[in-house]
Amino acid sequence: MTEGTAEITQELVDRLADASSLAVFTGSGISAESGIPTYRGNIALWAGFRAEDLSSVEAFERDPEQVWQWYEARRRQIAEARPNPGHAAIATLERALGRFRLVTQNIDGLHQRAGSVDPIELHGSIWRARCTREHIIVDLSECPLASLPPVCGRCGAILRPDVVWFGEPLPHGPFEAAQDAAAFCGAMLVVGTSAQVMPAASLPLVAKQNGAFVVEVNTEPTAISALVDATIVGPAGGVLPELADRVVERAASGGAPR
Ligand code: BV8
Repeated sequence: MTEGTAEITQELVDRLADASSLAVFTGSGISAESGIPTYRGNIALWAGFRAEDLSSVEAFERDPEQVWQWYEARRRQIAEARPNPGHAAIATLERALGRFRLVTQNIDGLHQRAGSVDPIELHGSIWRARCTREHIIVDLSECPLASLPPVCGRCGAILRPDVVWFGEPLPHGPFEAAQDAAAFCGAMLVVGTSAQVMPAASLPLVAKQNGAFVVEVNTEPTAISALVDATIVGPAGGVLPELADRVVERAASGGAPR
């Protein structure tokens, strides 16, 4: 663990570039510079409610329309937002490095809009919904929605967001794939997460326990800063472009940078 901020040293670049595979694990902080509030930001205070108050089965069963109003407000905000240089830098790493996996806690789809292909979405997507009767998953990219709550086109039942709510298990396939990515990567880059929500937040520890070199990028130290090999304190959109460029250059040269 480094005290304060670590610099983007050549050694750090080499460790990331030379790793057998690179896993990237992101949280809401990577979307902050796109104007999307983090969970600890004002999103938690939407209409006086905290995220945990509305991201639950109980809240949805109690008042589905209120929960959908919250999600629709977020959808409209995300639809207006654009991926930032942090998202783009991760897509650059994915294209340049053969063995790469992106795992995100985010439901905003900004990684895909930045060019990342098939990220593991541990907590689902705000752009999909699930029928509460048939449990089929449907695309819900239409925004704004004509009416709330949206209903299933096949059976007329209310749809729910295809996201993981507090108290719900993570989808088995994605979580298993994420655990494999963490357990078998040679290096992990952890970006923009307070690492407080389990079981997703266990992934950096899984990587570390399996011998990976783990670097964190965050605007402040977090619950895992004592665990990782280096914490670069700074905004993802400011730190990741330089880091990605230098890692790509090292990987392309296969040795010391030109
Ligand atoms: C489960 C989708 C078990 C929905 C999300 C009591 C009751 C019930 C459950 C629990 C409980 N106590 C503990 C739990 C477990 C709970 C949990 O961990 N709670 C926490 C609050 C203690 N977990 C669960 O409930 C999980 N399920 O445990 O199921 C089970 C098992 C089997 C069978 C049945 C049940 C499910 C958790 C998933 C919840 N869904 N999202 C939606 O979004 O509407 S969680 C949501 O919050 C995110 O997805 C993310 O995971 C989490 C927030 O984390 P972050 O992304 O880190 O965001 P945060 O704001 O915290 O931090 C932002 C960071 O960015 C900060 O560090 C900041 O410094 C940094 N930053 C800011 N700007 C920048 C930046 N960094 C870089 N650049 C910048 N510019």
